[in-house]
Amino acid sequence: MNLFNDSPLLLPDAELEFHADWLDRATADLWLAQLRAETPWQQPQVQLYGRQFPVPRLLAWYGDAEASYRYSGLTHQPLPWTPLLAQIRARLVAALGQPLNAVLLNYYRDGQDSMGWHSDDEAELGRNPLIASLNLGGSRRFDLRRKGHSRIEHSLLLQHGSLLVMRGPTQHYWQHQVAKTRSPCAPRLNLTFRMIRSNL
Ligand SMILES: O=C(O)CCC(=O)C(=O)O
Ligand SMILES: [Mn+2]
Repeated sequence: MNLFNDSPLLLPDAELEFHADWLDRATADLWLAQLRAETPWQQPQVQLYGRQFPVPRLLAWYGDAEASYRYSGLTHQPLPWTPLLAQIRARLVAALGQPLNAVLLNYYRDGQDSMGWHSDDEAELGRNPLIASLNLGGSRRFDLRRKGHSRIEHSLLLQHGSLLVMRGPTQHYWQHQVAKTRSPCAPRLNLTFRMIRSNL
């Protein structure tokens, strides 16, 4: 397993950029504290093998009014942008030169909170989606594997203030996860900014 800390990451059939120190420490601390305090977290149920389970993390979905999002057979309406989330989005849009109209906030309370293997390949994200993923709080390992394979090919340590950008064919060929860990870890907040195409 490789732990990369540079950008770009050279993975075949993927376009990944990792900025370990995208945010200065003071701003990262401030955004983390404010988002933890003001976010109305939810823990929806998902259906798995015919049974209902709570997702193993807390979520909040914000975006433009048309950026509704489907998962687990449900349509989720976005909450309106808060001043802080609008400010973060504007900074990312300026840095990336691409529009973004929604953000999923994931809150990992401890090492038992996780996100299973998946690709961000829902139809409403379009063919080659841009996913800009900002990390605040505790560090967690982010793994990548090829679709259809179980071997982890690359891992990144996503620490406070880092930004991971996935583009191009990445979601088509690769899956990612944030696995549970027994190592003690501080609460972590991840924001994945996306562009939802509602007119599909
Ligand atoms: O928490 C992370 O770094 C991953 C989040 C993610 O993959 C997603 O929201 O789709
Ligand atoms: Mn994802």
